[in-house]
Amino acid sequence: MDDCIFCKIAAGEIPSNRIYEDERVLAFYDAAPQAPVHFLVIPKEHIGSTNELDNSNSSIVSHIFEVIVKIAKHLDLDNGYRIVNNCGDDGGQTVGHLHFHVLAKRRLAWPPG
Ligand code: D5M
Repeated sequence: MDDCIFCKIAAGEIPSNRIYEDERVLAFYDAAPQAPVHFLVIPKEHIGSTNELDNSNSSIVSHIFEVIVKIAKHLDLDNGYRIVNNCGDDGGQTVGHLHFHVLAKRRLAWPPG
């Protein structure tokens, strides 16, 4: 997608603080961190939101979760972490490219606001 900021990050056209990359996904630190550790994991392929997942592309989600586990071990997130996916306006999604937030290194409240 030409005007998608996360597609541009995936393509290296916009800089990011990268943690992990493979042929299908990219993980990078969030520019507006909400916890001492806050990174995003995105598919390199443009998928607008969770609502655009179907049988043809949903395997990326299990791959993303496997990558999160790998990164959590690498970053020593032994005390736990939270994975967040915001979908649509009411879900609080501001960037229209599927992404999973991972927040860690502070005690997180529940329920979220
Ligand atoms: O979350 C979108 C998230 O994306 C939000 O936490 C800020 C982050 N963001 C936006 N632009 C950038 C860049 N350029 N680098 C790193 N992080 C970025 P949402 O769930 O859509 O509200």
